[in-house]
Amino acid sequence: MLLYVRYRARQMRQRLSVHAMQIFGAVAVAAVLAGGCSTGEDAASGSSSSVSTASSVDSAPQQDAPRQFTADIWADNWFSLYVNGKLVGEDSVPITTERSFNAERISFEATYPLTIAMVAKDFKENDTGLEYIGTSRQQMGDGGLIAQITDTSTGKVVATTGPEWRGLVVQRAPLDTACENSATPETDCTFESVGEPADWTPPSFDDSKWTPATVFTEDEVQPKEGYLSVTWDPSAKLIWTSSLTQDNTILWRRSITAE
Ligand SMILES: [Ca+2]
Ligand SMILES: [Ca+2]
Repeated sequence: MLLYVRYRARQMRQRLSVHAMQIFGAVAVAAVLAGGCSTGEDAASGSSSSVSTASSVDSAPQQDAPRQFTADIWADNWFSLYVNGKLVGEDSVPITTERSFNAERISFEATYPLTIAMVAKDFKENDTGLEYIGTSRQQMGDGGLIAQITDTSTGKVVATTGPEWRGLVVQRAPLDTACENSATPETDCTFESVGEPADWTPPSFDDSKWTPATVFTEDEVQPKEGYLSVTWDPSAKLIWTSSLTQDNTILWRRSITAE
């Protein structure tokens, strides 16, 4: 009997021991599995830290990261838009279209600082600078430009046309405004033109000798049609160079740093 009791006791200890080992084994496996995950994280520590970097980028945007922008532009009569030396859009209505007073919204990606460069053209039939030549409406015609650029990630308007813009007139006509009523304007009207400077759209171009923009009122420019469909930021001004009527083709530049 005593022997049997000792035998049972030994059996119980062995079972308990086996059971304990099974529990320990399960815990150990769980620990290895858990360790596997954490080892995986350690092995992928590069991606783990880049995730954390990505989230810090979201909260504090890097100025040198590409951003999305929209540009609202109204031009009498035509424009093209370059950002940091790259053509990103142009007026979709050809300048030869009579009464071309549409507004455009152009989306583009760019990196701060932004160098905005634009060609703006008032319609002219030829180098006389006149339009409707030979009709009762023969006239010099006038120009005008307004633009605003919005950083779509913040919703902020980051650039608007104003007196800080610098322009270069590349076609001016007529030089003598009296020829506006001439019956032979091709003989009587004279013009000045200069070629576009080489590489004038990239940030590196020196525009310090270009002319600061002149700001005009709505009464002076009489903007119409597409102009009325855009909600313009109060800082966006109608600009041109000194003569709305004689300055027909103008190159514009403006540099913008990040907000
Ligand atoms: Ca015009
Ligand atoms: Ca003109």
